[in-house]
Amino acid sequence: MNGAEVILNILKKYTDKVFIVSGTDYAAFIEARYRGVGPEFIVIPHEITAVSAAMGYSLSGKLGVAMVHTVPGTLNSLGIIADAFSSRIPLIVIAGKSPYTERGSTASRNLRIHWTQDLRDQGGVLRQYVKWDHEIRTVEQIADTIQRGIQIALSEPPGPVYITVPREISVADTTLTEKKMDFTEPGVSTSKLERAKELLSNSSAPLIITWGSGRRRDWFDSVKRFADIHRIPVAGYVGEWLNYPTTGDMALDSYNTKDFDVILVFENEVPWIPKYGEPDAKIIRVDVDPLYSQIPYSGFPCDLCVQSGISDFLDNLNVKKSWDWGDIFVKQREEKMRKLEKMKDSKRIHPALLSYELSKIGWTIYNEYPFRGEYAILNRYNQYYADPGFGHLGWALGAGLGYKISTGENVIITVGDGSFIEGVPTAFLYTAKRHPVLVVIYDNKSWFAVEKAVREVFPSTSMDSFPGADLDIDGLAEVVESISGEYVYIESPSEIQDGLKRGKDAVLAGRTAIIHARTEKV
Ligand SMILES: Cc1ncc(C[n+]2csc(CCOP(=O)(O)OP(=O)(O)O)c2C)c(N)n1
Repeated sequence: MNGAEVILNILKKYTDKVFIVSGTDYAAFIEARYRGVGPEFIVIPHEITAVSAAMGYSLSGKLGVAMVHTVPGTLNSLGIIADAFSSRIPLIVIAGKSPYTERGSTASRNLRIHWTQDLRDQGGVLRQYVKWDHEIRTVEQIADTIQRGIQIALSEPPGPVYITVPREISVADTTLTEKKMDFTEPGVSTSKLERAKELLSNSSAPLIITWGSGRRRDWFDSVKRFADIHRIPVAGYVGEWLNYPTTGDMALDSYNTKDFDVILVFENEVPWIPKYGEPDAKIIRVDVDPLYSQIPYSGFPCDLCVQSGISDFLDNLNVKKSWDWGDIFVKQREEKMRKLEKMKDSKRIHPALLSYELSKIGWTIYNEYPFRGEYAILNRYNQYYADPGFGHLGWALGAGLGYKISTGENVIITVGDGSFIEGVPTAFLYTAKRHPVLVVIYDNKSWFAVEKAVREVFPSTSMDSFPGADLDIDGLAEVVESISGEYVYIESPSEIQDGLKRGKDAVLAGRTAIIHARTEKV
């Protein structure tokens, strides 16, 4: 067995697919795969989209693996790897390393790039964005390295690992030795639980602020149970994940942190923006890594800082109280329904109305930016994923595709006109031909986030155009139709339902559909 076969055989135990953008470094892998060794290779011909697909694979609960070409492939993947790192999404990223030798082996250097792509410290290119990296130096290290990489990637907090494989290693003879391993997770101490119980028992107005506690099913269930039994409002209920059902009794939209005396912060690196006001409450922070030491400057306080999984903490927290909030949740819901009704009469499509109508389809949603979760109907664990903390655009098209390939479930990918292009649509469409998904572009003809930043920094500006932030994707129809996808353009609220139906029917008939919605800039 050669080195490539050992690697593929180990990966096969953890996943059934690998997303690959290969190069001259992959000769032994391609030859082994040709003989049926290892997981299936899925080609997505750009690293942004391919590594995003691996991320979507991990988000579905399987292990996402991407294989990229030496340093160029690594550089193209870097932003998405950083997204996965900031969002605690496991990934195995394998990259070739230029052959070491100039002569003596069929794997020795034979192209100019084998010198020019060699780097003094290849892992250094992305070391700030991975949990661990290693270059395999001898054939004896292959099996241990791949298995240890998987162990590190999947242990809490999960994240990407990066393993480089020189061509000589991939062709050398070796054997597969299995490593016994378990995955690690921090746990809560009795004394921390007692302190949390005391703080909550003395509270007259507690609040949960989360962002990522829907990352795991056990956490999602624990938060729902705890919030519902004790009637504690949940802010950030649609954050990066769906953390609590949008139709749940305790889902809270707008609030002032000053109205609460105990705040439970669950898996949330930025629980509030200090310049807009800070709470006076006691802060209980529960997180598998509550200190976020990879963030250089961060001033958020915690009276009680608990390094633990959310279920471990909540399921052992013995609080006897529940709180009464009158009719604020009913009023909040009625107000949203009133606003949605009004949006139906406006000239252009409001993003909130489009989100509400889209969510009625009931499919899983991958959202890069425009979807308004607080107006949507989302109730299932893992029904929604949005905006990795790091904020490198371009992940949603690939990630939605990866989730679809992994689960076979129907997926809706919502993007802005800007994030659509950042996701490398041609690479996406290449693979989406065989794995149909529904894409909805909220086209506001702008990088509106950038425009808003200009207004924030210059509050009294009278600028009526924003050079460097204007965008125009007219002409998209031809691109979509060239891959025999369904293209639907809608621009008024009355066209939403028919447009969504056309898109949904096309996907159910096996064709990727792109709904291009001209939306209001709000
Ligand atoms: C790779 C990358 N490039 C640039 C940015 C900066 N950026 C953040 S939001 C944004 C605009 C996105 O445009 P669009 O998807 O149309 O959403 P909109 O802001 O219009 O709501 C840009 C360019 C980024 N986050 N990532």
